[in-house]
Amino acid sequence: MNSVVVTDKSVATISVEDGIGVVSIDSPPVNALGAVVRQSLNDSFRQLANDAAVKAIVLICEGRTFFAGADISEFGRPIQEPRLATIFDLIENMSKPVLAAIHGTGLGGGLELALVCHHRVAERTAKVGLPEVKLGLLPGAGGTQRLPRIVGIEDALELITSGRQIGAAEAQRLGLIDALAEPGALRTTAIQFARQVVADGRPLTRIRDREDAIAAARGKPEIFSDFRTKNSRLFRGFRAPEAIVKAVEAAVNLPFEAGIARERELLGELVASVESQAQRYMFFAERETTKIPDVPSDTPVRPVKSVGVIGAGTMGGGIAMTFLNVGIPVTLVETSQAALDRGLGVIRSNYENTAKKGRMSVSQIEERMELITPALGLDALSDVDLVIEAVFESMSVKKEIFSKLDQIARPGAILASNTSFLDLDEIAEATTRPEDVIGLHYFSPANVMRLLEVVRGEKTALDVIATAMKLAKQTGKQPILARVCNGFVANRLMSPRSRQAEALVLEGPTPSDIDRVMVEYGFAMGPFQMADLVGLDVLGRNDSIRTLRGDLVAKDRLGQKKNGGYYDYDERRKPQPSPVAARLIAEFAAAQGVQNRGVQTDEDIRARLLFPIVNEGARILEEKIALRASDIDVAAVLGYNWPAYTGGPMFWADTIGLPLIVANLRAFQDQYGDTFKPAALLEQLAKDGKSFTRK
Ligand code: T1G
Repeated sequence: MNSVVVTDKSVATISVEDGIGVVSIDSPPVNALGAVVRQSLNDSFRQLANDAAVKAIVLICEGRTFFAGADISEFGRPIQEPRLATIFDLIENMSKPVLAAIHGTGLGGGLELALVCHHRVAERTAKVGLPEVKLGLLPGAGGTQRLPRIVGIEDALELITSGRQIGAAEAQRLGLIDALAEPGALRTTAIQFARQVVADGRPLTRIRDREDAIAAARGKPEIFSDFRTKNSRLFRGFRAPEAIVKAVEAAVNLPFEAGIARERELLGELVASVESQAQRYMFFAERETTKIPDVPSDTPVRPVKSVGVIGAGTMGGGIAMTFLNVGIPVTLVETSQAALDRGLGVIRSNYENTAKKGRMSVSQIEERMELITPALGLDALSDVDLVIEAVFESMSVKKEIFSKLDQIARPGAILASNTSFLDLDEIAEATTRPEDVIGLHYFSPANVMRLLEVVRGEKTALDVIATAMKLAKQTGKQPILARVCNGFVANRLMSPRSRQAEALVLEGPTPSDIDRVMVEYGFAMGPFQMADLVGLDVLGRNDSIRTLRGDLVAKDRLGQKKNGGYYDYDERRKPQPSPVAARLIAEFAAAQGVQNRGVQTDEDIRARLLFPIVNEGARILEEKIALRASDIDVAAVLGYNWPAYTGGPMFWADTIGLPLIVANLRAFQDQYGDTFKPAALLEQLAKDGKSFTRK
């Protein structure tokens, strides 16, 4: 087997085995189709195109995965030649068959590259997909034109607008993959497949020439209008899904080359859009959070092969599930058998609901339930590697538990609290090993929400932090590091929104005015609808002072669940403006001496609720509670569904301009006092013309 390095910068290795040319690309970490990879592909295929001894070509990648798409970091910069289209034309029009050998995750431009090949073989464990929509983009290298020609319009629309990955077997059923290879046998299987194609003398067929699936959709515009209607709520505020629908419509109504041109035009518009810049920013922001200046990436981690969870309530049960889902056994501790049974029942019913949706088998439910060891005392935790306390928010109870754990847990075990705002350092002081104590603040429901705040105490050991960050990723969570303060990052960051909403509603705007502005901004729900949903009696209570919420609760208006709250609700739980709530609001405002300022503009409402959040984010940065502004954005987007297409509060603040925010905060400060005082960091950045998130 001879291998020739094509160019000195090349990441390609070429070998020829009995007439089968193999182009192997090795460009860690994910073989992204950046400029060097494109140049290497171009050179390799030109060389093999002219080699008469080569009867067929296999394209394969080294490392963890087949091409994971275009190099996202290149977007927004001048495109370097050769472009993907150049290479795709070269491969698709080769006079000899080209076969893509896919392992890992063949995504975006990587799958599109596979679709210009004549055949595709995938390792059984491989996954493929077109996730560009998650970056505010669309598959811009022919994916919107070729995929429909294989799987049909409806499946193509769903796959491209969802951006989901599908397994190799499903991809084979859809016609995307021709053959499967056993793990470790991809190269051999691909070469054998290529040899067979040559031996059979199969004609070269191109996906672009297939018309049957396209023809079936011609003259049926309802396919697209129905799809738009069905998904209008899901796509609200995002540009890319509509662009994708338009591109697939072009595949049906235009000749192939015109469809490609339309796709490229639509991609160009998306690349330049703020929404896509925000979503590409978020992609890298999520990967930045585990980079901790004083915790080197090669810090050894402690083994976590078994976990103890104290508390089988909503949080404890959800936390236990995140470990069960990755096969880590959990000792679940409660104070009574009834509480244990209740907790186990909730876990089982959660899994059964997942199974009903076809995302889990009954045997998998049993496998996971068998990983649980129920226990009625902390002594059962003597051997676990990690204990997570998830009992109610009482400092005395937590300190008592940690003091006992200090005696029971094995040396080196990590002792974590799920506290959402209590002082972790005080909890740690209840033990003789504060270096082993850390906060793992999950968001409810813990088995669903991806955000995990890893709270480092003053004495938390570096390897404990490294272990927590790695374990978060291993259990499908998105960690951000936080230091100790009231509310850590996400809850502290977002607290001004409900505070300001409750203040503003006394001045004239109604709950529905305010909720509408928040929903139009991109939140799924406004603060008043959220309060009614959660229950006004459940939310933080402060009986020492009179509050509007307290007045509503005093009238037994608990929200959706009882008598309405800020809204009345019809039998279908649809919120209606409430005259009773309006009267209570007016009475409370009068008692507080708040002046009614009548209707306010949407812009005023947005500024009043959201600019204080940006200001709180600046304070969180100043106090070094969060490592970086992008961590704050990750917390807001994943913890509070801040609309991803804005990039989060800090990215959005940079987009609209920090001087504007400072000016508004100063005006609010003049009117309402120092709660609106701009943070020094925010003022400085605004003054210097700098930003939180732009490099
Ligand atoms: N470009 C540049 N860097 C990338 C990258 C990409 N496509 N994908 C990953 N990385 C980096 C990432 O930043 C991280 O860097 C490291 O690789 C490991 O990533 C024309 C327009 C492939 C499933 O959207 O989904 O093709 O932090 O931590 O958990 O139509 O990465 O180590 O320095 O995520 O094992 C479409 C995005 C692009 C795929 C692997 N493709 N990537 O997950 O590792 S647009 C995507 C992923 C496009 C064409 C269009 C995941 C992964 P660092 P990681 P992982």
